[in-house]
Amino acid sequence: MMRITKEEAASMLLSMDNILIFAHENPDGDAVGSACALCHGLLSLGKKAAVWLDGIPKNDIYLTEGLMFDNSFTPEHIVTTDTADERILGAGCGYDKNVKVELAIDHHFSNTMYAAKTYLDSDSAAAGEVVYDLLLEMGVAITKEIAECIYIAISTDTGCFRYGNTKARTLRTAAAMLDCGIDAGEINRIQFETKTKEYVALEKLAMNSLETYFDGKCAVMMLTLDMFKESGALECETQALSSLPRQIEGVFVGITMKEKEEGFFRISVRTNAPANAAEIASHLSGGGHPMAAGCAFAGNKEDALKAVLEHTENQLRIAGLL
Ligand SMILES: [Mn+2]
Repeated sequence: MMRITKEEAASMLLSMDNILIFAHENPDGDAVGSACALCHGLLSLGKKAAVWLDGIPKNDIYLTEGLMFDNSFTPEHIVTTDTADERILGAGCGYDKNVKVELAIDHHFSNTMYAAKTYLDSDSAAAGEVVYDLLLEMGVAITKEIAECIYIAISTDTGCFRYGNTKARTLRTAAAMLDCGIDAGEINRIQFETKTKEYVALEKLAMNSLETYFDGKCAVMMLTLDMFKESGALECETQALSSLPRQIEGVFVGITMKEKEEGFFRISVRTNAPANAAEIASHLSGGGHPMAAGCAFAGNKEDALKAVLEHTENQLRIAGLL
């Protein structure tokens, strides 16, 4: 419930042992990278620490090697990274979900302050950047392993340094990671230039589903259970799809609707300024960043689409685009 400073967060972590780290469900590179970087840092200080992440993308699994919680200690402290809301903590958490989060380390402006203490730096492009600052504050030596985690975290949330959240500081942090000896070209190839065959099959189907609304200012992509079945793609592979609708010329609001189960949709909202993604998502009990946000909808496809289009139309009007 309380926001704390970097110094306070660092001394809190330094006083802890037996720490279990969670991040949000369907973890992306920032969730995995920030959680694993923190875990490596705590281990390097001689503490017992582990991560618990559910549904890790194939390209990021290697980062968690030797870090996944295996019941070899009894967690005494729960810390989260990159998690704006406790409701999006991984559903498959192998630990008691009722346990209280003691410290949240985050960069989401929309963080609900669910943790006892929160160290939030919404100027940071990625939670990995916030963790990096904390590790330095804690006196952790940044190894090549840690640097790889931080680099993947930051490059994921900045679209490989293409989005507007890429500040000079972001690039300086990334440069410092290169100074630690990581092979950024190879990491980028694996993270951003490699697609599974199943993913490509899903992308084809998804592209066919694209529809535009409001004079081409909104584009909606639909990912149905049938498409997942037909393509064989895994849900954790689909994060890159969310950026496609917004890439269409003239589109300010790009929506990706993912059918998680019969009658339940996960909705990603990506916007170009002045449209605000977080505002659209907040009307559907979600949240996120001004240009990238998400929410969920229980109901059929038609109702989900209707709801999201209604709030998109409002946002386009508020932003003076309609
Ligand atoms: Mn993030």
